[in-house]
Amino acid sequence: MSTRLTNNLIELEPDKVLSEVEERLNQGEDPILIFEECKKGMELIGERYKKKEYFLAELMLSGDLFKEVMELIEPYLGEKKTEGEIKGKIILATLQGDIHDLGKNILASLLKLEGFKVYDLGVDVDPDIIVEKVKEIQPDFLGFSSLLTITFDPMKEVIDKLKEAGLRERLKILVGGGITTQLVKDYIEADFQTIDAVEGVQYCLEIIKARVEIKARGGI
Ligand code: B12
Repeated sequence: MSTRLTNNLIELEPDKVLSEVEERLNQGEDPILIFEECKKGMELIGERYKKKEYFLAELMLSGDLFKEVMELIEPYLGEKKTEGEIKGKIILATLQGDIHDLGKNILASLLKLEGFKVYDLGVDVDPDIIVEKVKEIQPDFLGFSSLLTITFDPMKEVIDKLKEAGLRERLKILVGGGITTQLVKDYIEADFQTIDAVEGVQYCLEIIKARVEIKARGGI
């Protein structure tokens, strides 16, 4: 997928990017499709950084621009569900050493739209804080957002500590973020991995649905 919007984002042309996003949203286009084109642009900016064609300054500019795009897109994503309809609780965090948060914030917005109560612990979070929060909140899900390889071990540490504390079993653990793969999921022993926030939300909805069905049949 390479579109004018993707290319303008890669070339860091804020005026062109924002005016096209606004125009297409006004015309009623699916905001998720517009988002996907921008996400592709961010991946390609990452490629340029890797090849040393772009530097930290460009990463920072792209981060700011993407944030502005999301501010335009968010109001078009849908109506938030009301408090009474909470489907489940989820803790989100980006681990120690990693301050990337754009993807995590998108996931948080989509989860809220679907009626989940989201406890976003933010970025650069210490593993022990996450374990404490799981004890306190007793969520249905724990989601790690990971954009740096240095977070793999801290994520594993959280899961190991949750096992030791007897908190792992009922909890479903998701891991996402551009650099994650099934291998990362297996390494840290999470339950689900994706690089697509919509898939993450779908997974949470399916788990909740299955639990409701089991309960209705008289299970635990
Ligand atoms: C923008 C950006 C930045 C911005 C971040 C701004 C911000 N507020 O987040 C800034 C400038 C701060 C930055 C800094 C750095 N960055 Co940077 N950055 C990027 C870039 C270009 C885009 C990331 C992004 O936001 N993408 C858009 C979002 C929407 O995509 P996403 O995060 O993947 O999220 C989607 C899904 O994955 C999913 N998702 C995300 N989280 C979760 C969680 C769950 C549970 C689920 C279900 C789903 C889910 O939902 C989203 C929507 O679908 C990437 C390139 C790339 N390929 O990703 C490099 C990249 C991540 N950065 C990189 C590096 C090296 C750095 C720096 C170390 C550079 C430096 N020399 O200082 C620093 C590190 C700072 C730190 N300590 O964290 C490397 C990481 C390499 C590695 N393997 O570890 C990358 C891959 C670039 C590269 N190719 O080398 N960066």
